[in-house]
Amino acid sequence: KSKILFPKAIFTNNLLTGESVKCDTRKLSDLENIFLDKEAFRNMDLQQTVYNVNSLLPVKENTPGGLFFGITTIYPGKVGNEFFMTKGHFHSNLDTAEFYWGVEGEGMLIMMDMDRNVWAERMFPGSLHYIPGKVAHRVANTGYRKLVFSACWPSDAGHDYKSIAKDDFAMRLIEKNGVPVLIK
Ligand code: M6P
Ligand code: ZN
Repeated sequence: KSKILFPKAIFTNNLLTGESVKCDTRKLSDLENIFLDKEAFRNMDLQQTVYNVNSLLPVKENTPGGLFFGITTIYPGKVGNEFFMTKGHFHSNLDTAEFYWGVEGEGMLIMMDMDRNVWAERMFPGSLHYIPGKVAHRVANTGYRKLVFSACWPSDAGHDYKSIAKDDFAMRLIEKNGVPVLIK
């Protein structure tokens, strides 16, 4: 009755391969309202990839009790003085938490609670971040090379991008005098 099986997916060289693996690419043109400096945005190549997400979805979206796994690669770059970053989201199922961990490169995990308090944690290879429920999360690449981070979240978490599209994060991460700072 026992059998030896091949794993569902393989995570090597920062890429995930296997069944139920999907890959989403976010180009600059998909992120029009994310960045502050509209003028700088207009003058950039909108076809360039800002980040891609490689994820393993072993169960259907919204399945209670399941887990999803993802690897996100954010390319280095800035729009004006704002670092390339993910859209960021709350979970639709607000109470659900998530783990992020740094794999390659350097960045910052920006979090915001429901009272709009904002804080950030440095990301680097080996950094481990627990994102509690009811906390919005976004990652910026503050380095000169690719930032790769991995994530694990409940399959019934869902992504709420609308709240961020409507009210934004209360603070943004920009480069000032060569260092990343959070500004209002
Ligand atoms: C991580 C996870 C994913 C998320 C991705 C990109 O891999 O949190 O659920 O989709 O980062 O972030 P966003 O969806 O905010 O663009
Ligand atoms: Zn999430």
